[in-house]
Amino acid sequence: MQDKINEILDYTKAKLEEIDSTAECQALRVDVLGKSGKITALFRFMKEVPPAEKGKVGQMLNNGKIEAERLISAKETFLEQAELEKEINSAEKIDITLPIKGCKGSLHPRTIIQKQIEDVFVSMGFVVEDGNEVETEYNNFIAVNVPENHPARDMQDTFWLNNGQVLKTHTSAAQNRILKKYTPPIRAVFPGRCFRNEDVDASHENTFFQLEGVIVDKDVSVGNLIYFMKEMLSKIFKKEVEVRLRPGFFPFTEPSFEMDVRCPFCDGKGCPTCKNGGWIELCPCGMIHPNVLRHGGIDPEQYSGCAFGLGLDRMVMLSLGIHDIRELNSGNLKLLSQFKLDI
Ligand code: FA5
Repeated sequence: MQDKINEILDYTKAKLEEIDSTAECQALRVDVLGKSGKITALFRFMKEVPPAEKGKVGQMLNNGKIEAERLISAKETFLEQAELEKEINSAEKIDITLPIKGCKGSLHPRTIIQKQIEDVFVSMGFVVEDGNEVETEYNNFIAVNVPENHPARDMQDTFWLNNGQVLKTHTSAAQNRILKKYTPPIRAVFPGRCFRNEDVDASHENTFFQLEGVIVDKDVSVGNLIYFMKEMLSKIFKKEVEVRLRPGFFPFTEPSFEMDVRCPFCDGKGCPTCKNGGWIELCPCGMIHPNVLRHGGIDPEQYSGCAFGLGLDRMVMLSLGIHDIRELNSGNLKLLSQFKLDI
């Protein structure tokens, strides 16, 4: 029996010498160890082996089977590795510098509008600044004239962190850093993600975007504010727009206003977008409070400034006719991909 087993093992070794693919290894495994394989066939002789010899012969056969499997597996592993290396080195080589074929991404509608607004402001001499999402209590509140225990803190339901910092409730939190960074004249816009612990509905999210702007110079007036906003809106809506101011209240501006735009969709005649009122409430704004300038190291006797805090999501919804703010954060590609800008 041992001779027969050795013959099969020699046969296996000889075949393995010639083999150069894992598929051939698998075929050899079937040939030697499969249901009708050469070693399996030897097991059929077991019934003719005298009972006293059965243990010894059985052991021989099992050892032969294990050895055949070991020989085939070793070659198979070697060939698998060689095949993988071949794939990596030749056919599957990826050149990441090549242009993407047949696969195009697109920017999120919010990013598209944000970039358009930024471009308009840049063309009018503004710099684009960034802000933090986690802010100090000082930047978010105190530096913009909202001291501790001020009732105005209740206007923004704040996410406080254990370390006393906050998730920025408004882009105004970046004002102080920007006022300190530049010396007047200053023209800056700064978009950013804001967070408030609010109930979510079609027009409110707990995570939303604003785009803020500040202008600081000698003799800045409300006229400057109206001019820049009108310019920006006319470019975005691609038509001359009219704006109006209503009185508002913010601790960081004095006087404060709410800016409305005459509905660009019906020219003020009344439509579903303006709820037939002819005007759309657009953004809070005002003349920067002297305390905010002081916190920023700017002398309010010499300089004045104005600021606005545009709800960016609201602007996106208006520009693109999206009616529910939740769509913007939904990842709903059916909707979002309608506003494609190829990259
Ligand atoms: C502010 O956040 C002020 N910091 C804006 C400002 C800046 C005023 C500079 C004066 C000078 P307000 O809380 O109203 O203001 O928010 C501004 C805009 O952000 C709103 O008009 C609205 O469009 C948007 N906004 C506010 N809360 C939410 C929310 N939960 N979901 C979506 N948009 C929101």
